[in-house]
Amino acid sequence: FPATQWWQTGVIYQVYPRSFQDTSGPHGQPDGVGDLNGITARLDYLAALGVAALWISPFYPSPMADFGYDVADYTGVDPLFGTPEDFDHLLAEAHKRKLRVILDFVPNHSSDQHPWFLESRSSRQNPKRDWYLWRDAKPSGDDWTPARERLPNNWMSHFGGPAWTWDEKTEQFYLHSFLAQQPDLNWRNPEVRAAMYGAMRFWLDRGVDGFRMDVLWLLIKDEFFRDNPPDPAFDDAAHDHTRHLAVHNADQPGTHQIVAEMRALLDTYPDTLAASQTRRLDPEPSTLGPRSNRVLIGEIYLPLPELVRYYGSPTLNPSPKEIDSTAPATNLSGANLPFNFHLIQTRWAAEAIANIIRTYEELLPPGAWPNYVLGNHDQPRLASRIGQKQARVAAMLLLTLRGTPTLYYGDELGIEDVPIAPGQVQDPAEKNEPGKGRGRDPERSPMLWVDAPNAGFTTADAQPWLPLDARWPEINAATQSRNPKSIFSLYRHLLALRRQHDTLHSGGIADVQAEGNLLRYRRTSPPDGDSTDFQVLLNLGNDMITTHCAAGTVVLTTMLDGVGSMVGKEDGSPGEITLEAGEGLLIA
Ligand code: ISL
Repeated sequence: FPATQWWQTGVIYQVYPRSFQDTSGPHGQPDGVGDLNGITARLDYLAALGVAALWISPFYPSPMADFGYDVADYTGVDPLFGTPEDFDHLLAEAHKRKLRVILDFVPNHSSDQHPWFLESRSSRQNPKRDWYLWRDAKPSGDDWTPARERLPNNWMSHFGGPAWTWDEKTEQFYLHSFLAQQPDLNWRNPEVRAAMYGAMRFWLDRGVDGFRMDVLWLLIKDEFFRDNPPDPAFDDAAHDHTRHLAVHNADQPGTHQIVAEMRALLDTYPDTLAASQTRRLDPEPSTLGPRSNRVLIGEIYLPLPELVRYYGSPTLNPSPKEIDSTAPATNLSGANLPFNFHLIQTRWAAEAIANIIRTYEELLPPGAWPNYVLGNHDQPRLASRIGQKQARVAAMLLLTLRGTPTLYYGDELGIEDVPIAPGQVQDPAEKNEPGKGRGRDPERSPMLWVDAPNAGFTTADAQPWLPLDARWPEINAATQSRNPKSIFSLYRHLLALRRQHDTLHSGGIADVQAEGNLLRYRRTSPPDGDSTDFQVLLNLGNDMITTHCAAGTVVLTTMLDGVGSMVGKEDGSPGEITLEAGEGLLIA
């Protein structure tokens, strides 16, 4: 199944709008918080970097209890970030540069200030009561335990404490998988589905290129609200997503039907850039029609066997009968890219990573397109997790694997976690249970643009909402772009090579192996490709490694030296090769 869509051949870049570029606040002056016009002002940077799409974390009207992941209006723009016209302008300017724009959609929960929830909580008889998940207190076994203490079940919020909050007025609990200010919507209710699909249509009509769906695996809950089984290894701080627990408030079978409905909706929309796509990357309209040009991405933290089920199946029949019956049977019904976070969650070790790649490749259903993520606004920064040297190795890994890579803003500069003093915490999840989990502020520090006060993120006299990485005078984008050996230069080379070579953006992957600390694999030319094959060798350890590799030319190294040198024997047979600690090689 050849890769023909932009979300297969291109690279996605996540923008956290609060932290990208501040131009002005609701009162006209820069306010230390990034905004939509700021993103527009930096589109040339993204185009030059060479990504295909930007995914923007939520900018909808919101009380900001969870910095926008608590949506009060699914079809608006929060004044903090700009206006609907600013968004239209951003979209038009992005499309002019052939950059796709992916919105972050938050279907699982709204803000408790959303008019729907205000109505829902107003009385038990309200027509929107059933739009959220209301439950009675458990029957009392005694005469004295007050109803507000008799939780409906043992489900926990991902942000600490019970997932239930008591409503005094109507004397029932409502469910919230995250903060109490983020009540979960009832996706079993057809009116909720219709309203959500309406909001999706609103943005699709406006011309967005797809959605990243927040916590897509959580949408449906057990209809009997059964207690979760006790987890003997439960460690609140560990956030271990690798084990699969048969819980009743996640990954329920009915979720796949909803994903299929979302996908069917997206597939009714034509490509936003149809006329301007290049021939090479453009499918024949007759073979794919308008299908799958708008992308459906799912944020899904599940082990690989459960994760790949979110690609859907060729048979699952979505209820809006909108699927084009002439479409190829290989088209799966689910998400185009169920985010694969396993490279974040694994130990940084060759054997573990080789295992993930092989297992994932084996599990992918026919027609499914792989993807990998190394960082986001919820995870410690890549460079802090594995160090600066290995961050380069990680860049080469991410950008030479088969499948769509997603970059987190600032990782291309090697930005590290920025420590936050206890009194300065912004993250509500951290405030909710101080010191227990880990706050997410450190990985949300502002983007570093230039060697000037506040690194160009905001004006000199404004106060950035979070502190900057203190190394900003050296690691800002402008300074690094003048240094041919910077990590930023490495990213640009990798992105350029990935665009240039069919093998890298749409070829196969083979011989994924770990040899001690060495991770190696081959990329193979696609049938109609330019027939260049690549070897990738990555030293994930702190010692020099000597091994063998096939003859070829070094196309890129993580330290950006030795490019153009020959490896292997002169007669074309394999030869010995040495990799420095933390060195990665791309060989053609
Ligand atoms: O499960 C978790 C911890 O136990 C988290 O990793 C959780 O799955 C993740 O935080 C979900 O993230 C998304 O939804 C949240 C929002 O705060 C995050 O920023 C967003 O990425 C609620 O909308």
